[in-house]
Amino acid sequence: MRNAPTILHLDMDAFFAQAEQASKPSLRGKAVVVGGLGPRGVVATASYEARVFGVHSAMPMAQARRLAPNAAYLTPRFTFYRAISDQVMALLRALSPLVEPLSLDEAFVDLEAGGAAWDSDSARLTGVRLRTDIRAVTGLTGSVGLAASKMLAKIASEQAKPNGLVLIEPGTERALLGPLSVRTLPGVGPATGDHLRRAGITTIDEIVEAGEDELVRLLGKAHGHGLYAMALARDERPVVAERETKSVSVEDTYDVDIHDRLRVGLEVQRLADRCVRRLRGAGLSGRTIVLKVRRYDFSTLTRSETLRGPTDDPAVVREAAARLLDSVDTTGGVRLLGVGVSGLADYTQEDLFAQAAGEHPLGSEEEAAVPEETRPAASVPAEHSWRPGHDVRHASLGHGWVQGSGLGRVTVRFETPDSEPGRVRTFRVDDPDLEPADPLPLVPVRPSGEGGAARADGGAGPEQTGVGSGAVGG
Ligand code: TTP
Ligand code: MG
Ligand code: MG
Repeated sequence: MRNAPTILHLDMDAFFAQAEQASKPSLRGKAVVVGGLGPRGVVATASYEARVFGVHSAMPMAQARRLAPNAAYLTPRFTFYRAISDQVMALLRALSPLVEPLSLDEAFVDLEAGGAAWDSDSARLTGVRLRTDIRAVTGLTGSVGLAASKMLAKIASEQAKPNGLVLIEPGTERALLGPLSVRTLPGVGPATGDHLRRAGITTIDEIVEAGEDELVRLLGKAHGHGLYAMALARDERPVVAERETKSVSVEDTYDVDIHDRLRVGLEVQRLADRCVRRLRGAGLSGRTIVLKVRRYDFSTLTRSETLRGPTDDPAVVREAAARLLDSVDTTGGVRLLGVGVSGLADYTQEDLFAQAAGEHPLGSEEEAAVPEETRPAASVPAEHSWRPGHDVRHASLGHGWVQGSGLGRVTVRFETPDSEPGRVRTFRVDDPDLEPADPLPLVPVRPSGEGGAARADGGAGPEQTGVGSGAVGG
């Protein structure tokens, strides 16, 4: 492990909610909940003001409404968030070639590789500057963690939240980790956490006390060794420029086709276990279980099932794989079998898009496709396009956003990112003066030479500060 805190982890604060607050002055300082608003919708995120009431990500929306009845409830605008994410990632790439994005709002950066930092002082300075630049370019806050390893940088940014920076001085790692929950360690999902708790291990100190042999006994060789090393703050994982693991899978080709259905079932169970070992070894969990079957005639098919939440539990993966196998005809023999888990770790696009499209978050489907973009609002019939939180333009009253709709009416609040909180007006849903609009930039586009937003090295020039430039016809 390096001996300077030159791995940076950035994570934007309450990302979707903060973006909404920045774009809608009337919501600043207020409880805001973003997510699926349908009957089976779940919370994508909540502003820190809403978290006070206990609202958090992945909570059923109905429960959020009970906890925070007066919060603003908005549907997500992914294209808008992605544009902001692109601005943030561009700032990170100006620091180093080694940027590893984990989700829209989060990434690791190897500052040493980019020559941006080499010791504690230079690392802290770079982190402070980055936060200022992100604020200037996007108008939003993010939290920064700095440490000598990925694991600790991520723990540091978590501790820095919201709107802060924490640097873990090399040498202090063990003392810092000790009292934390085992769940803090990468690779400890809900299942492993429960398993350890039943063995009386809840803190990282208790992992160290239990010793490596005990860990291996409890969790198996690979996982036990790996976790013990993490507990001692030994984490050598490098920052990799592209996130190479979108899924983890294992497969076997058989010399002789397998005909026996029972044997096929056993092989699938074995592959499921192996896949989970790989998954845990990489410190990941995932939501979509994939089964691949190549038959005697080389016809290959895949079946997938998406769970309600990410798992790293072998029993869950085994059961899902067995269910998927039930739907495959293997008479004639099987040449190859594979089991994979995808939709890893960070609540990736799939479930977000599913929420946006109003699809069921739960269900089994073959080859679930991930749409690249949500459909532009203009392509859906007018009465469906007035989604809470989305932008509109009125012929004479100007730019606003949908506060709510129903019974043939739509309520619009007229305000823009740089205006005072605006007033509300109600229209008929088919009012010809009203049309869907693109989001406005959160930071006004400045003439070049003015202000501190643009970096000297061209990380993000003023022309890149606009968002939502894609045209939506009216
Ligand atoms: P996070 O970074 O996990 O959360 P956050 O940015 O909202 O809040 P924090 O300050 O704690 O970092 O996730 C980033 C975005 O990803 C979040 O704004 C919304 C989306 N998301 C979901 O849609 N579902 C989820 O379950 C989670 C955790 C996040
Ligand atoms: Mg975040
Ligand atoms: Mg995040």
